[in-house]
Amino acid sequence: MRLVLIHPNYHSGGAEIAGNWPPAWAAYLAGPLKAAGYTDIHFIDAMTHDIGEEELFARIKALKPDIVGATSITPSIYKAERALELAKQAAPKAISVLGGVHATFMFKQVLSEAPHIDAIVRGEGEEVFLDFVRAVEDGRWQTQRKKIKGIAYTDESEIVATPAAPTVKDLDGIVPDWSILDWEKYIYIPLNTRLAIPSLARGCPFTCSFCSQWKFWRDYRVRDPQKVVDEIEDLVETHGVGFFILADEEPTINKKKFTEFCEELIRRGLPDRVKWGINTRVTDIQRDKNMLPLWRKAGLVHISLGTEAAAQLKLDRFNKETKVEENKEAIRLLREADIFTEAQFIVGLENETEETLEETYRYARDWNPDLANWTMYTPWPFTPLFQELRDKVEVFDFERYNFVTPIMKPDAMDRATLLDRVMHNYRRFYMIKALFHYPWRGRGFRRKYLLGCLRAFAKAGFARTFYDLGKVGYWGPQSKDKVDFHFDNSREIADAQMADWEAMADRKAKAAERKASVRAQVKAEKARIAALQAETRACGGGDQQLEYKAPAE
Ligand code: B12
Ligand code: SF4
Repeated sequence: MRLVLIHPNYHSGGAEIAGNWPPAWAAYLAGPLKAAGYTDIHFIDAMTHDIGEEELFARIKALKPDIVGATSITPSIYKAERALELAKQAAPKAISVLGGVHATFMFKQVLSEAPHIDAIVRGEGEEVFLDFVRAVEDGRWQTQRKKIKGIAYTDESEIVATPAAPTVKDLDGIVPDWSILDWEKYIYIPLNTRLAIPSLARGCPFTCSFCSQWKFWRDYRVRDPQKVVDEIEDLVETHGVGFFILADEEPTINKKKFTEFCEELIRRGLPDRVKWGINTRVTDIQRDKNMLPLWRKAGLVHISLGTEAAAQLKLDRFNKETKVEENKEAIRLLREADIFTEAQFIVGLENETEETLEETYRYARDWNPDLANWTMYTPWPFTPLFQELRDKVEVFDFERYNFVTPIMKPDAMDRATLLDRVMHNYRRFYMIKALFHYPWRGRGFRRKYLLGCLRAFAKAGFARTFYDLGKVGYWGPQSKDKVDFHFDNSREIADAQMADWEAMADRKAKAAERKASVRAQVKAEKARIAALQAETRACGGGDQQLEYKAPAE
């Protein structure tokens, strides 16, 4: 049984500016497959190696696979669909399968627009994909696919989704196979060293309205920190990794495990050989302020904070469960602990104005993180905020759903102005950093790291890949009128997907109706009891009878 896994060749000018990142999904899927005896696995990282269609076709044809799998996030979906279309042409007998967050939630859309895809694996892939591969090998795929939990496929013309598979309960049972990657090119530019993306935990206990991740992983599970450190030690020793980020949504929520993880890294002397970064919430920084020196000692040098907004109303709308003041405090605490801070602002909702954008700049200056990002609000179609804003979403070209393209048009300005104002913030913020901050901030590692970040920005700025500025034709405020985001307006929501949303909206409306009716009943009941009590009081004379008085001894 030969498997070929493909990371589609999609690029967008955001996080990629820091370097080439190794696709963790391929390592996490390959580990359990190999452990189960499926060792003939080939991985093509078309993104990192910028592999064009012709070469991809030729490589698949030469490999003669039985199964071809690709990954998908929302913006890479068309490239993923196309990769599997080429696979079908190059190896017509191979079964094609798609996984990842976009395919998981949008399987109806995907199977409608890409009927050449044989199956979609929904949610975490390790266990479901293994079941799937076994079914293909045993010849059960066509006849018994209904029995495989967590997949979707088209049967005749009907899209079928089998019941969801449970989440992977024994995360420690999954040992990723990092050797499947060709390590040469995975370099983190700020430190000019090899880079990896292991994970300590999956899931997030919060439910921010713009985010899809809590929904994707469902429950929160954490690995044995010792095993994660084993994995990191191996990444350092076998693959020369000098920097990693934890793929986790919120690695610090389980304080005990995170502390154990830090202590184990220190005990093994790893912080001298590998530095690392995380994304996390400001509330955890405040809760764990006494632990920050330990985190830093363990090699944690970079924290990206989901500060998200400079206005409380917006934080509340995002269901972020944080306060604006907490952002400033978290950044101060991290600065004092010598950990680099990156503040994220989500901008570009329908009520964004030039003033609110200016406000985010003022907050960025006031909070003074080392790095600041202005992320364009991207309405992932499977999030609660999308459902709320659905009528205002005009663009369904998912290739542009990438945090750097303004998908929503704010009521008070056009998209090009939004991009221009965001660039204005970047220019001012980083100009001050480059002149007055980075070169003079400390010595040794801190200075090296900050100048490395500046180098990454400069490289992307020079190549005009930052925010896809080259692609959209933005050359500064004077070019605003000529900016073209190249939206493909022919992209539409498939009928099957739309029907799903309508049913969901209907279910929600009905649930809201039920809630309102229960609330009305409770209110009526309370009023009835109150009336009864009032009557009792009237008969008994005053309200003394309602109070219990202990008899005198
Ligand atoms: C590391 C990372 C990156 C790396 C990319 C690493 C890489 N080459 O894969 C970098 C920094 C370059 C990056 C860039 C971007 N990223 Co990013 N990234 C992440 C992050 C933090 C971790 C991803 C990861 O490795 N997870 C761990 C692996 C094991 O999980 P997984 O990929 O989901 O795979 C599992 C399942 O999905 C499934 N599966 C996945 N693929 C397949 C395939 C098959 C065949 C099967 C069977 C199963 C399967 O099985 C896997 C194991 O369970 C996630 C957030 C997160 N915590 O997941 C965001 C995330 C994936 N990124 C996101 C985005 C939007 C982007 C950018 C567009 C942003 C930008 N403009 O810079 C770019 C796009 C880059 C590109 N060209 O693809 C979004 C996607 C949202 C969405 N709805 O699509 C996420 C979820 C972040 C978020 N806040 O919403 N990213
Ligand atoms: S934005 Fe962060 S904290 Fe909020 S739900 Fe998503 S992963 Fe969790």
